[in-house]
Amino acid sequence: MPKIGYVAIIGKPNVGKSTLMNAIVGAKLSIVTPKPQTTRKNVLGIYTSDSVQIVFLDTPGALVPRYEMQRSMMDSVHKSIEEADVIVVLADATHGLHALNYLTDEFMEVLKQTNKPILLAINKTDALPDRKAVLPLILEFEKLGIFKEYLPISALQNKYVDDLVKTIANYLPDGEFLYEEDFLSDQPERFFVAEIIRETIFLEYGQEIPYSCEVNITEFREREEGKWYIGAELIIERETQKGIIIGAKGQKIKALGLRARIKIEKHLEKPVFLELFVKVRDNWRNNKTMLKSYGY
Ligand SMILES: Nc1nc2c(ncn2[C@@H]2O[C@H](COP(=O)(O)OP(=O)(O)OP(=O)(O)O)[C@@H](O)[C@H]2O)c(=O)[nH]1
Ligand SMILES: [Mg+2]
Repeated sequence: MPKIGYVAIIGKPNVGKSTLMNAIVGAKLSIVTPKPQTTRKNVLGIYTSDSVQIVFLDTPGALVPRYEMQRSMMDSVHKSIEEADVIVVLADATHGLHALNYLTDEFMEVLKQTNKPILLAINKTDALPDRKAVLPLILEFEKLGIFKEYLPISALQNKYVDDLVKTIANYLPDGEFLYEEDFLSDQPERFFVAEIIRETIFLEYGQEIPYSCEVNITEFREREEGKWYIGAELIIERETQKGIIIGAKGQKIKALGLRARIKIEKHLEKPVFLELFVKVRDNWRNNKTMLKSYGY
């Protein structure tokens, strides 16, 4: 009998959740940047082998919310836990004993209450002088009595990730596959396109713009035979951010559009015409109606 189930990947911002899901699924579904709070919505990724199908949910990094958007992000984390058969908590080995503070108090409580199996994966072991350096950390984690297993991994180098997948499979229920073997995600292309643009913004701009910016796809259609037109609004919070995002003589936004288009074309495997529009929506991150219209 094959095994099938849902797995939530949760943890603090920047510990490597999205990198891990991409490594397992073998495709770049979830965006990754060196900045924390990159992921804002759950991203679904499906892993299939001969005997097991695992539906992963990559989630936003757990934090104490300060505005509405972050509250919605944390709702997504709660939802993923509710849907999951198995929960994978990801911690960062380079944080040393601070890694023991593996989630916010809110989520630590949720995990203490649940009777679902929880596995701990300790990531970024490649950045340690020696993989054995995680052993004292694991001994401390064991004292918490929350986790079924402890797995040191490197998502970036895709090392020991298959051990994690095998371990997860042991905890999944029997059942028939839900998806075709080559099916990687059920999220629409529009979502991935918006995420690719957002990733490029995170990489191209400093601290303020990435966090104040949302990407809203307004058009996505085949305009001429084989050439796709994508219109995207870059929503910012304040008039003063317009100059920063556009740059002198439009140089910054031009570079952004070019880099994002190249990545989108690679993702969609077709030529694309990408047009970006900057829109100011005062304080959108605290506006429930606007957040809803952006899919939060
Ligand atoms: N050295 C090392 N770096 C890693 C590893 N996994 C992820 N990273 C890096 O850590 C940073 C954050 O990775 P993400 O995958 O975006 O982390 P995340 O947990 O999804 O972050 P949020 O979406 O912000 O919560 C990126 O710069 C990754 O390249 C790893 O195994 N080793
Ligand atoms: Mg992420």
